[in-house]
Amino acid sequence: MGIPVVPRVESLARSGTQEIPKEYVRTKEELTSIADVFAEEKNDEGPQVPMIDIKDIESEDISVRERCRDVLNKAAMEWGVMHLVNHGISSDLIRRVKSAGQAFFDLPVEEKEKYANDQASGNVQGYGSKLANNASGQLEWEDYFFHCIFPEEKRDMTIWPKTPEDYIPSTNEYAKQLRALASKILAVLSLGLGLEPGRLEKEVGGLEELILQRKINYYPKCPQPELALGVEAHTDISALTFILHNMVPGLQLFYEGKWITAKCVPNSIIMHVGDTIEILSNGKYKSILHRGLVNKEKVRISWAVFCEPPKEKIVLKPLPETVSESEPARFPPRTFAEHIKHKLFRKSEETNEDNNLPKGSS
Ligand SMILES: O=C(O)CCC(=O)C(=O)O
Ligand SMILES: [Fe+2]
Repeated sequence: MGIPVVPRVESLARSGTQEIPKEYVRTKEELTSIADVFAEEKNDEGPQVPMIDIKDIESEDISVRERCRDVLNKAAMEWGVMHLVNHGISSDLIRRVKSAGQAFFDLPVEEKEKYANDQASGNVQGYGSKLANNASGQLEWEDYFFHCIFPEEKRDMTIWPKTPEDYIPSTNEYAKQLRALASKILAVLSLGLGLEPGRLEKEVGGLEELILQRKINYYPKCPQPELALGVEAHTDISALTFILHNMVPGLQLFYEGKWITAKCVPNSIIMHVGDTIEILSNGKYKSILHRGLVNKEKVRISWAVFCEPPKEKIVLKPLPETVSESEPARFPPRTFAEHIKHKLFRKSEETNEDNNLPKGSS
């Protein structure tokens, strides 16, 4: 496949360098808040990411079911992120998914390179590392593997890893179960807005059009973790995002003006409400700003599944039922593709301001 245009962070980490290249060094503002992630994870003071038990989400006992749903909706309104426990996906399947992803990343870089994506020609599926997309040329301390996993017709099986053997079967099964879980959550979020249970599901494309994209994030050990970020601060554009990780801390959430480190909760799935649901709910459900720290001692891996509406077919805007005179629409109508473009544009403007370049020049 030729020489990769982007250096793999894994190769950089393996080179034994004790100083990270300057493209990976974050801005002055960011550096003031980057601290040791293991110490941060132990910090029990202050607000914590809510832990939501959804065992009773479909209980036949109405009051039990309502209580469970209320707690979930409240967390989605206050935080927009939570540790889901008793989500119904077996720990054995989760173990298989993680071990398949780990085994793929355990392959030599040359092997993984056979699956390299080609971002320049718009092909983002496959093995990749971030390309600098702004004037400052800033990079993230991670490599990834990205591909569509649901629905079946929209997958490109030619780029799915053939090694290890269980990658395809475990990913297929996980995609199916996660899709069913997404429906249950969307139903509860719909009811929380006073809508019919199927409404949000329909608004994001339903079984045929809602696309599940998986990004396995691979964060190598970093010799200067106090200077880098695995993933820079962002909100997810998805409707919902579901995340597994290898029990190494890293995820931080920006809540009430502070970065809060997510604890590692066994057998849980972290769920984010993304921008899509924030827009449809007119901001009643939150899409929280988050980022990923790296560390010197342990490789971190996370498996994020983004449930996304189709790019062009649906115009996202606050649902009429969520808008009133006292709560006017907070978001203009945009397709998902336009929303992505708008975010990139805003980001390049911010970068230009940092660099004192004229607006819109990059
Ligand atoms: O690695 C994580 O825990 C979060 C990754 C993330 O935010 C993303 O891929 O959008
Ligand atoms: Fe994210």
